[in-house]
This record gives sequence, C-alpha cells and structure tokens, in this order.
Amino acid sequence: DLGPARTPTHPVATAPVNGPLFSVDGFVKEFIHELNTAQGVALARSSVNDQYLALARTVKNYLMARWLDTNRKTREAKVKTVGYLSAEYLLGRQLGNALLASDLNEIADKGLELCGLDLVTLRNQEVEPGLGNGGLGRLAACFIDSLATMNVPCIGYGIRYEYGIFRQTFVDGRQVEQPDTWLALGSPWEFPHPDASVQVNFGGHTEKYRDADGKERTHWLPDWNVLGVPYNYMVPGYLNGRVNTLRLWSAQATKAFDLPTFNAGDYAQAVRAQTFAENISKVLYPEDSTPQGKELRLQQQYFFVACSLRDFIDNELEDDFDLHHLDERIILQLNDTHPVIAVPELMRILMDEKGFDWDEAWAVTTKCFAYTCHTLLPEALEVWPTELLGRLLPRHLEIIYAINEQLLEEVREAYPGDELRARRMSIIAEFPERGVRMAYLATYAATKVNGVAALHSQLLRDKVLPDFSEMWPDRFTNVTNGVTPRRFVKMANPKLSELISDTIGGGWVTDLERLRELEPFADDPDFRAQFAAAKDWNKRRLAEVLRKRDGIDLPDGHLLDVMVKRLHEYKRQSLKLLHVVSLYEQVISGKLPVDQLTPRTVVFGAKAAPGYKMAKDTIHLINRVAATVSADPRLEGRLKVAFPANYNVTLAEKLIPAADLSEQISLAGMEASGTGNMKFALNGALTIGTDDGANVEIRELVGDKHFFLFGMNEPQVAELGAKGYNPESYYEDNPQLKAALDLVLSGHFSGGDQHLFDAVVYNLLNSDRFMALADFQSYVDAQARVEERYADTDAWTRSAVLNVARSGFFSSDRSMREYIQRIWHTQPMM
Ligand code: HBZ
Repeated sequence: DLGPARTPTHPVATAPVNGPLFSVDGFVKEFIHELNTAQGVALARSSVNDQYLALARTVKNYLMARWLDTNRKTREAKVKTVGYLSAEYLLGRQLGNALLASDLNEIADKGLELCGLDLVTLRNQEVEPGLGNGGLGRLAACFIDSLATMNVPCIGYGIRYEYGIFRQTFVDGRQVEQPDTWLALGSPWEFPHPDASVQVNFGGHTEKYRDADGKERTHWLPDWNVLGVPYNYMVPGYLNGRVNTLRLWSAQATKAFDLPTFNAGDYAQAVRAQTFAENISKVLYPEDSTPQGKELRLQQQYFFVACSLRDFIDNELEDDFDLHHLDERIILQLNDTHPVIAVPELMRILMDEKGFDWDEAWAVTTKCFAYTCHTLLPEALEVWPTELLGRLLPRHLEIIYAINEQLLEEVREAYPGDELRARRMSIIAEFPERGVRMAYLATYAATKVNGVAALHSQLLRDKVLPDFSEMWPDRFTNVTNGVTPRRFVKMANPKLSELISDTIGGGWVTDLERLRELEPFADDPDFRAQFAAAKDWNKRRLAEVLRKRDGIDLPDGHLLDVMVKRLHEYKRQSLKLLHVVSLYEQVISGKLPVDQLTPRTVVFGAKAAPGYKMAKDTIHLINRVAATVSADPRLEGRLKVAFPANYNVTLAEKLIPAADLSEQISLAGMEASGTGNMKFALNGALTIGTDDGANVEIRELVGDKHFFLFGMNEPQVAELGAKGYNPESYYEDNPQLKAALDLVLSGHFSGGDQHLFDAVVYNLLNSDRFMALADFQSYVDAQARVEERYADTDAWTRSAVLNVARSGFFSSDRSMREYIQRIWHTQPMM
C-alpha cells in the first residue's frame, strides 16, 4: 500500500504543479527515472552517491515548476527586487532544506524505504557548499531563506568558488588545510547558463572624447576580459510555493581573450590564458578579518559585481526600462565592503554607456545602494591601494576620485575651515600608501548604513564613522542579525521542534515570536521532562556523529560546554582554554577533589586563517590540552576536551542542538553581533557571555537570571585601555591564573617542551590585546554559577526553556522585516 496522495499542509501560492510527485508512488517513479536516465544506473547497481544525486534531482524537479512560476510572476509584476550582493554564501547542505521547504520529507522517507534505501544515509552523502568563511556568509544564507519564506523578491548574487572554505585537518594537533572539493561528486543543485554569460573587462586605459552634443565623455579601453557564467540555485521558501534565485558567477576565458595567442600558433600559451581567467573564481579567500590586498581578490570582487549589475539591467528589466527609475526596481544590499566596487561600476554604466550626466547618475546610484558593516576591528576595513585599483580598473579609479572630490566639497561646505575633518573623511587614504577606503565610499554612496547589533551600530557611529554619522545622522541605523528557524531549529532539532509544535502548534516556524507561548510551560514538570529528553536525544545523536566522524567518544551525563566559531584572538578561545587548564591544574595539584568537578565535556570547533600564526598556535595548544586532559585517568569521567576538526554548517546542525552551555566570550566591543549565540539560545543552551554584540540583546530578552554574564563592558574596556593595561599584573596577583599559565609554560602539554607555546603564553603575558587575563577571574566566577545552576536540574531546564521561549526575536525573518521597512522599502508579493 503506497498510501493516499498527499497535498501540501500549508496553502501554496501556486497552482498544484507536479501533482503526481506528491504521492509516494509518484515520487518513487521519478526517483528511479532520475537514477536510470541521469545517472545511467539501475537501482541494484547504484552507489550511495548515485542515489543521493537521483534523490536531489527528484526534489529539484518538484521545486522546478514553482521556481519558473516565481520568476514569471515576479517579472510580470515589475516589483522592486532585493539584489543581495555578497562575496560569500555559507549555505550548508541543500537536500534537507529542500525537502523541508517542499513538505516532501515523509514522502521521500517512505519512497526510499520502498526502494530499500535510507533517507538519512543519502542526506549524509551531500558535501555542503562552503562558499563562505563564517558569520557573514552564513548570515547571507539565512537572509535569502527568510526572503523566500516571506514572499519577497530577491536575487542573491555571488561567486561560485570551485573550492570553498578549506577542509581543516589536524596533523599532530596542528591545523593542515586541504582543498575543499565540493563539486567533485556532482552538483545536482545548480543550473549553469552559459548562454547567458556576461563579459567582464579589466585593465587598459581611458580616453576622453566629445559626444554628438559636444559633451566631454569617457571611454574605457580595457586590455583583457573574462566571461562570467551564471549558475542558478533555487532558494525555496518554507511551504509557500515561492522559489527565489541565488545566482553565482563562474569565470571562464573569452574567445577574445585567448584567440590571438591561439591564432599565433601558441596553443600552450592559449591554454594558460584559459587557466588565468578561470583563476578568478577558483578559490574562496579564507581570511575572515584581515583583508589580504591581493590582486586576485579585487578581481573577484569586481568580477561578480560587474556580472550582477549587467545581468540585472540587461536580463531582469524590460528592454525599454528607463534607468532613471532604477531604484524603483532594485535595492542593492552591500554585504560588507566586498561588493562596494559596484558603486563606481553603476556610475560607469550610467554615464559611459547610457549617457547620463554625473549628477543624474549620482542621484540614481545613491538611491540604489545600502551598506551593512560587520566589524569594528580597524585592520578588517578594506583599503585598496590606488596603484592596484588603477591598474585593474582605471575608469573606476577616476570615478572614485571624482566621488571623493564631491564628498570633500560637501564636507568643506558643511564645516568651513575644518581641513582636518576633510582629510579624515577623505575616501582616499594617504598612509601607509595611497588607498581607497571602501567603507567610506560605501557610507557616502549608500542610502542607509547599518551595523548588525544594537551595540555594534552604536560603536560604528561613535568610533568607526563618527564624522559621517555627525554629518548624516539619519543615514545610520541598526538591524540586529537573526538566523533562520527553518534550518537551525526545525531541521537541526526535530525532537524539540516536535515538542514545540505539539505544545503551541506549528506556526512558530514562520512566526518565531510565538515561542513566547512556551513560557508558562517552563513551570510544567512534564514539559520540562520532555524538553530534557529532547536534549538527551540530541546529545546521543551528536555522540554517534563524533564517534563516526572523528573517533571521539562523548561521555554520558556531562554538561556539554561548546565554543564554536572562527579562531580569532578577539573571540578569546584562549580564555576558555585557560579555564579548562585551570580546572585540570587544580585537580592534579590536589587543590580540588575531583568529585567536586561538575562532569563536563568542552567542545571546541574553529578554523584559523591559514596565515594567522597566533590562531594556528592556539589551535595546536587546544589540541594538546585536549589530548592531555582526556588521557589523564585522574580526570576520567569528570573533564573531557574534544576538538573535532573541520567545524562547518553540517557539524553545527548536530552540535548546537546538543549543547548545554554556549560560550560567547569575546572582549566587549569586538564582536559585531554573533549569530551562533542566537542559534544556541534558540536550541535551549544557556549562554555564558560578555556584554558584546547581540549577547546584550539576548541577555535583555531572556533575563539576567537565565544568562551568565561576566567580564568588563565596553566602556570599562575603553577605560582600562586608556589608563594602560598591564596583563602581567593579573598573572602576578591571581594564583589560580598563574598556576594555569605556569602549567602550560612547564611543558606539561607539550611532552616537556617548555617553549612550544611561548608565542601564545607570552602574547597573553606581554600584550594581551583582547584582555583575556583581565576577564579571567570574572569568567571563572561565572563558570561557578553555571555549575551551581546545572546541579539543580529543574532550575537549569527551566532556564533553558525560557531561553527558547524568549529568543523569537532572533529570527532572520524579523531582521528581514526591519530591512524591508527601514532600508529597502520593498513589498512581499501575494
Ligand atoms: O559577521 C561576522 C562578525 O564577526 C559577526 O560578529 C557577525 O555576527 C557576522 C554577521 O554579521 N563577520 C564575518 O564573518 N566576517 C567575515 O567572514 C569576513 C570575510 C572576509 C573578509 C572579512 C570578513 O574579507
């Protein structure tokens, strides 16, 4: 019995397309058809990868009709679209999300069972597209999910890197990077459209000429070019029939590029030229905070932005569309400064290609862009040397100079005689070399500039862009980040999701504030027991994953204490490590009876930028501490440290739902927002954290009682910095801290080598830019409060329930609503 045909449980915006697929037998037919025709194998002879690809295509076929329908309706409606420009999209696996969005989970499960296959096994075959570094890239992925779910037209534009974020391995505890070959086993989710390729020019020089009306105009005569080939990906809304588009560009050589060499008879050189062009989309730069200033990186930025603008203007708008009204049809959101070269590119198109005057072009351009900043670290702000920019994009540099002249004129008019201010605000920096400050260019050109959490947006105004915010206060706004509840609760935490839906109904998935309705159940022992059971189930699932994936075994009944995020000094993994070392030291030195330790497993997950020495040394130290502590029989069953390699979205989906304690311990004023912090709270972990980024808002919402706050706040950090910070004094004055650092220095974790970790330890003792030692005692005290609460299981679970119930604000649907209302002024389609 194949069971009755299913219809979607939620109303869909489109007619019931692909109807037959919505039954188990229809699904099986399609799956077998895909296996036979696209993979060319019989079920009996097929590999797991064949089966995965056939399943992916089956689900894709289902979404296909909805996608075409969405495109047609959006085009016909001529409504304003969000053009999300981002160099990174950290998507995570696609299959699970596509099944969820199309309500096909149950059908697929049953259908595969009839074929003797297991859905979970096939899902695990997918290699996630890791086309991003961390929070910024993941945020882009959450935002496009929310827009599709909210029925808002959006095209995500980005780069189809052939190699995404590197695969992290550990060799003797040190990070070794391996290429991420995510495309190797097939890429069923993408649609290449070589016919819609776009040419992108580079280099050369400019020339002035007079047009028919005698006006002076400029010509760009580039000397090389590449092709951008679009690859479309579906972005399905949750059960609403909308499927938006993510369009990623891949670089290819043009004929014009290699033909002269080829014709000259040098075949080898012509092939080299091909390789050169294709390098542009070859690999994602793995630096998440210090721009490398590499020529190829600027080529990537211009490449995807030029493709995207051309694509929108030529292919998404009607042929006769009047570009004076471009802002009525698109708002281009700049995800950090990586796509900011789009500003002079749009100016160039409007003036040099469409014949606009400067003022006309500027009036349109400034209505079409909005800029999101994701950092406060000065070294993270992109500044492109004018020498490099002028060599690669001579016309754009001219336009940037002209924009800067106009800016300085405005500044001098508003603040006559204040030449210092004009110099401070100049888009062109003079030191250490002449360079273009991309954040200033973005701020001057954008209708709105936003930070990503309340505290961050305030500090952005006060510390990073004070002159701009004084001159244009209304341009600045805050939109606190959010995360998609579809992937990070419904998909990642099926047991909790079921419990929530059984308790308050299923509406929370698209209206996350409804989690509030769970509040009264925090006092219901029966509900708490079920809540705790879901957490236990998640822990067992994680244990299985870590055993298979990493050979790590996770002890039962431990407090699961998790710190997962990129490795950076400001995030202070070393502070977490000092706490672990201190607990360990107190036990082995006899200061603390081991049975007074709360049984705890500490899990780290973190990639370091390959060139970031201190971060890599810290990874090495964490691994050595993990090995030593976990192997020491004196700590058996009480303290364990695990560091699974290659933390990514896929692992996050298993780790976060299992966590009890969420570590958000950056130095106050350094973490722009954080989004992991939100995912943990929504999955019922309690946070130990500083008053930084969105932690501030999490604490305010869940309440101080249910959040373990520690450390200096931002004004205290500033004050300590101003009066002169001396980390060594904390070492001298705090015996517990001293003992922990001394144990590292003694060679205890390095087989007796007393110098292996000098760089990490002496950096803390002599400089400690992010004041880990200053916050150590406060952190240790907060951990004691954690243990006290954890000992009272009911109190802990109650706090965990309240974290879930009060974190609905952190849905990316809410973030999108705020962008729509205050920045984009777009409308959902009905
Ligand atoms: O963006 C992160 C912030 O550190 C985090 O606080 C915030 O929550 C998140 C989303 O707003 N920033 C990044 O992830 N930044 C990068 O990944 C990055 C990548 C390439 C760069 C610079 C930064 O050149």
